[in-house]
Amino acid sequence: MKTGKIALITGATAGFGEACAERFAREGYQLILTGRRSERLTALQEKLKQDFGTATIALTFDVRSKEAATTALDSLPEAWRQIDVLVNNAGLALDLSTIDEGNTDDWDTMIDTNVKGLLYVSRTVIPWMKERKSGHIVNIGSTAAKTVYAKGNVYCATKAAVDALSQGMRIDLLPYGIKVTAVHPGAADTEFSIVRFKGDAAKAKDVYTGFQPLKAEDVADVVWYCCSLPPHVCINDLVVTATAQANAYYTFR
Ligand code: NDP
Ligand code: 8X3
Repeated sequence: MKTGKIALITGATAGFGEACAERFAREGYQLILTGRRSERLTALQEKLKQDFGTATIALTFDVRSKEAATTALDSLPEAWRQIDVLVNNAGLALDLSTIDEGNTDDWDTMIDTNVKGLLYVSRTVIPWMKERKSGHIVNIGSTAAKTVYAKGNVYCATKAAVDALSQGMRIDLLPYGIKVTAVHPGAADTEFSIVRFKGDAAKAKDVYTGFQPLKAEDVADVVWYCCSLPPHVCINDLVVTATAQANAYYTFR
């Protein structure tokens, strides 16, 4: 059933973003899908059209570029700017290293993507929500926002920033009835660790051995749940982990 509602999901080419796209499509949303890999966005558009008859717009841009993000979003037709849900999901970790040995290019990439990218997208979309006095922003944080682990320094800091920005957005947007939810997942088997370990599949696989990690669909279910509550109810901050994980540090294997 079509709802006439629109969700914008960043990082829809893989993992949580792709799973959220499928979940929201199943719930009758129209979707704005973003990411850098345009061929994946096109394939997802086709799949969602076939499976659910979903109307979609794909925007290919790098969230690190303020200009690219703004230009792409401003290209949306007026009717598509009526965004009901923004899922700020695009993000990544690069490597694990002590603070004295960290690669400063990796630091830039994580900070520019996870923090500045989220800000650029939000800065464009929020005024559209504000005008309509309605909307819901879901920021994907991490258990890494809540518990710092060894060699996670900069990635953990970017997710702590997402946590703080979610709190700040919530306060600033109270007068406009815009909900802000931070969803903080624990270890989930997506492309996240392949990206973190720069294509080293064996190292990535090790992260998820000995316990059952979250699946992308589990996180999409939680994001959908947060977005399916009545207008007067907002989940502000939600941590979701595999049952075998207590926080970013303790996992029972
Ligand atoms: P994936 O690697 O599977 O997906 C990451 C998505 O982010 C891709 O669609 C990718 O698209 C997009 N992305 C990355 N960099 C950019 C960029 N510069 N510009 C635009 N899009 C970008 O990882 P997950 O789905 O696991 O991660 C999604 C979010 O969840 C991230 O913010 C991550 O930090 C967070 N997270 C992940 C956890 C996990 O264990 N998997 C746990 C907790 C939080 P493309 O490459 O096409 O641009
Ligand atoms: C992703 C989960 O534990 O690798 O945010 O930081 S973790």
